[in-house]
Amino acid sequence: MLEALIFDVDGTLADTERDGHRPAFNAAFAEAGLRWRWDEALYGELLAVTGGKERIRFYCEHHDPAFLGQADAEDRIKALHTSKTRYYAKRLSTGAIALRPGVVRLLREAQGVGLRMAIATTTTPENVSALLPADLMALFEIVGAGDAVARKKPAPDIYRWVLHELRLPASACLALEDSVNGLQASLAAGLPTLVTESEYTHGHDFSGAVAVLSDLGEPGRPCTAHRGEMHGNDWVDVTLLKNWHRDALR
Ligand code: XBP
Ligand code: MG
Repeated sequence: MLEALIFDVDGTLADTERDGHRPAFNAAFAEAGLRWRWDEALYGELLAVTGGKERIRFYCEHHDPAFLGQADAEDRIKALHTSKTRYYAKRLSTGAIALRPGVVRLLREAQGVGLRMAIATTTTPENVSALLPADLMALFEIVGAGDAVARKKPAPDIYRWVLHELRLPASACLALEDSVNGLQASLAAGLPTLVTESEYTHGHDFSGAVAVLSDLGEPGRPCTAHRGEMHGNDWVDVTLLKNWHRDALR
């Protein structure tokens, strides 16, 4: 039986990468006097690595290896990431990024039927609270975020951590993801997973997902199913999630 939904954040609850995280990284670099600038195309490549600190390190390896040669390189990366997190929160407080179609509707419906809800993300806990209004934040019983685990997605660790906190087996849960790294993490933790593609992940190989959709859809605003059976629905509701969950465990 489906008892809990576990949501990824970036790309799944909101399209935060291009106009949220990316400009925040750039603002932090500029503030630190660095000439690094991540344009939209480069950022798409850097998204292969999850986690902001890990992404900065990966960028340095390929574009500015001398930076990593400094004795205090790790401290500087940490400081850049703290500054980036501040810029990101400031940006979100202006309402710059909206939640994706169907997200609030599905969260409320899940709440109404007593499904438990949790978050499994590589971003920081601060960034989750910056994105979600307090009344929605309160719907999530467990927030697995950032450095709660040593290995970020595609490792399954954050999902395993959340399952442990929920005291539930993977078979009682469904994950919602938007990226290949996220899907690999959730599948490796044994979770049936629904994918809603996001700005940077459209057309990626989502083999193993219960369905791959454009978004969750809304009444009067149907979603597109790239893969999977919509069972006659135009948008995702809890009944459809239960159908996918049951089919995945057969
Ligand atoms: C999200 C990420 C994060 C954000 C930046 O991946 O990869 O690194 O881009 O967040 P997912 P931080 O949606 O799979 O969790 O800078 O806070 O790490
Ligand atoms: Mg994501």
